[in-house]
Amino acid sequence: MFLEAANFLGGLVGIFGVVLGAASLYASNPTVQLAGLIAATATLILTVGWGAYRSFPPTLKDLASCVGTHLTLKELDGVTPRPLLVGLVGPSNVGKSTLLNHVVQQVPPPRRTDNVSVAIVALQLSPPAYIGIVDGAGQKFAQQFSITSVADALLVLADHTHSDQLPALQAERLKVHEDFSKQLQDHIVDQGARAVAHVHLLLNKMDLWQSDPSRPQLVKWFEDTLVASWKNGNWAKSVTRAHHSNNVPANVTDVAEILRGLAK
Ligand SMILES: Nc1nc2c(ncn2[C@@H]2O[C@H](COP(=O)(O)OP(=O)(O)O)[C@@H](O)[C@H]2O)c(=O)[nH]1
Ligand SMILES: [Mg+2]
Repeated sequence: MFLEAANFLGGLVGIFGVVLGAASLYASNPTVQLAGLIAATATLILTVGWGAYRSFPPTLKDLASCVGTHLTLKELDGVTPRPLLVGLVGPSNVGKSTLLNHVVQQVPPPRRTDNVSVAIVALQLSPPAYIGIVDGAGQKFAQQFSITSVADALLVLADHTHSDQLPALQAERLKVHEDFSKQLQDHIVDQGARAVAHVHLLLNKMDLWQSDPSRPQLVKWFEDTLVASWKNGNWAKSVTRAHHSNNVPANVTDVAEILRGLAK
């Protein structure tokens, strides 16, 4: 790098120096000769300085030192190692915020921006692992979908009901999840079929539905309809799933461990 930059400019300086030198020879006035010498020397110093400056790689920020901050995608280029970028998606009330609050040590306050930004967080594990949570610019579906264009992994949350108390499945709610996943998948195709590296599907609120008579129907729907829709396309390079409750610490740890595994 230094040699390349220096060689090119050195060549120019060489030519410039020859011209200056030749000009000085013809100049009988010693002031003009001195000026020529100074100009040639200054050019040489500037050239060598420029080459040295260009040869230094830009300083990279350590990922761990960015925990608790939001970075733009451009800023992320200056961070090493590059974090796994995770998108947390699903319709309203499915438990995204609750999961995020449990799975990371501290959720940075939201950043007000029109662009996609990334919150650098530490997973609740020891030793901690660091990932980037991709923030769509809000809660709307379209904004959540924009996440898919940058995320390496998607956590797709589903549940049996909009409620946080009722144990029985609601058919309309399952339809909401089907539509949500369908739109997300369409969006991935619209982006030119850039598959997301990993999709992890969570059937949340297990504490509510696990003892309900509708459980077998719910579990079958999750497997045959929702999980199948992700597996039967080129949306994701790999697909995993789990039954999950944000109220069960072991389930939350499992999610953190999956993310740690993907981050390696
Ligand atoms: N029973 C139960 N409630 C949950 C669970 N996860 C989230 N909730 C509740 O569901 C509601 C919506 O959760 P929230 O995280 O705000 O959903 P978001 O809109 O997807 O961010 C809140 O009242 C949560 O306490 C769960 O696993 N079990
Ligand atoms: Mg929320």
